[in-house]
Amino acid sequence: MTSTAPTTGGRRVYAVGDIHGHTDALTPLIRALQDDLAGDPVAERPLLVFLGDYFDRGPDSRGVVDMILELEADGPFEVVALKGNHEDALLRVLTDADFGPNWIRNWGRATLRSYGVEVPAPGLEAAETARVQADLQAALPPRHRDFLARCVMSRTVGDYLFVHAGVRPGVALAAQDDKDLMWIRYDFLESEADFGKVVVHGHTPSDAPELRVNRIGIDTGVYYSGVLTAVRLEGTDQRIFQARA
Ligand SMILES: [Mn+2]
Repeated sequence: MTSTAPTTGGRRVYAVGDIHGHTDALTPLIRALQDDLAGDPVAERPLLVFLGDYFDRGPDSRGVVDMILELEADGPFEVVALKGNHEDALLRVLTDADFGPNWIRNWGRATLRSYGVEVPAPGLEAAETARVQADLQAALPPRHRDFLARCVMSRTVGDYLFVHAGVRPGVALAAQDDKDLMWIRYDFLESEADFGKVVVHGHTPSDAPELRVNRIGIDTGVYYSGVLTAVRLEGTDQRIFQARA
């Protein structure tokens, strides 16, 4: 980071915070971004970065992935989908029986329902983990499995680094651990260090977007607030977009 304002170097980037199964908020937010682009076009195709956590909590994880895949296939944006801790967890659930019961109990019920997988009754999560794994394996469309495998850890544009959760202060960006990029909270959030890039992230909800010198946090907790947030970055300009579920 220099003493001058951070810049994308000219490219326009739209970054979208944690969606958690909320197509009801993602639909109007994407429409707002498309309207913005139509009313204020750019020569180079803008990037649309999804900051991760597409699954769990909200009602329509399956629909969120389908929307991102549609935007990838057809539309005015170059789409980048980052990997969040909920994608990390879902990949583990598919293969690690020890991890299954906690995921089903805490995060996964809505995701199972959205894929038509029967949810175990409370208390039966451990007993039914193998059945849930098999059903979920069978219910996940190949294009969704492929999507999970393709999610990336980070993307850099100019002075900005896009990641799901944050970075470990004091560790060079090139040496960061994937686990920190997907899961870190307070060590990152409370740091006033210069990370080398301005970190654009989701993962830890706040009432309002946080536009700081060293980081931009745009997870506004759509699954309880109803508000989904995006930031538009272009040159040194930073602009917030929000939509309600
Ligand atoms: Mn997260």
